[in-house]
Amino acid sequence: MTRAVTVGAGQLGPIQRSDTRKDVVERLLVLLHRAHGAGCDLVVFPELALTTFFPRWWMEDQAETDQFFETEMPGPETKPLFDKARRLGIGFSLGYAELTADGHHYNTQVLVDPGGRVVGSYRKVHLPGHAEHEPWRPFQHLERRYFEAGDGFHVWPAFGGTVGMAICNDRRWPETYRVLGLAGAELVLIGYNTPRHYPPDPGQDRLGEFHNHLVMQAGAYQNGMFVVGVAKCGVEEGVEMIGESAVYAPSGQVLAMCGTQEDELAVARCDLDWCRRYRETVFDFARYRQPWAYRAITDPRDEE
Ligand code: CDT
Repeated sequence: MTRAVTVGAGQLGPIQRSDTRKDVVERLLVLLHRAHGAGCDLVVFPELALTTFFPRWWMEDQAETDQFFETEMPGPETKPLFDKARRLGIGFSLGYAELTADGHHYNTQVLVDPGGRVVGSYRKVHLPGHAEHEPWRPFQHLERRYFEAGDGFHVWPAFGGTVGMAICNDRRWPETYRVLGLAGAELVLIGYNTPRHYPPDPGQDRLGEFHNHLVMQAGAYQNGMFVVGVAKCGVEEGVEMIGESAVYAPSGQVLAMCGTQEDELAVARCDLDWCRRYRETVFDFARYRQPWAYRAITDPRDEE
């Protein structure tokens, strides 16, 4: 019997600061309906999918920053998404800024099953950018100011397989996929907001989409897993972000990809048993991995 999951990459075009949560949730509902019509079991939405990418601004007033955060999931504005998903019998994964009851701030992604229940939630580990105001930049990338790092990578039994999550910059690090792979992940869901312009080295700007596919194709292949990468893209508050949301197979092949920088759905049928063809052969971890030779990876950093 095959274990097939039909997955939709629910890409979002830009969200401006003036767009309300209600405006955004209506767009997510349209994508959810489209995904249901396309036979999806699961639709994956981007990182920080409910607001504009606010770490591009230096803010000193904590109350102003906290307006971009959710204190509950679902909350009053996101509940319609959970209700509609349950009625349609479709699961989803959604990135948002999380403010906990005891005052911690995380860049979080939640996984919801077709019954509208939260399966699990993941807090971003690799926080890119900087923590101080850097006025020389045309826009800021202040994730290191606004978020704390999560507690590591996790997997959950869901959708007939083993599912993991990662967020944006996590996708550039091979350790992300390997830790998830060692935990048995067969399907890894990743939302992203990636500005085209990289102020510390503008020479990388023309390679944005190339690097995006490079890391997720390699992660999928080297760990024998499906990877779903989903963008919020287009010109948001004057800053262009890359698109090309895609579904990658354990072979590293691209199974489906978005072609616009707008709200769009790319759909692929993922037969999770395909993972075994890599994990029981060339990437049989138990047989071929040589952890003794990798110790430098887990040794503390010099500054620690
Ligand atoms: N959101 C996020 O993690 N974006 C980064 C931008 C480059 S680092 C400043 C990324 O890795 O795509």
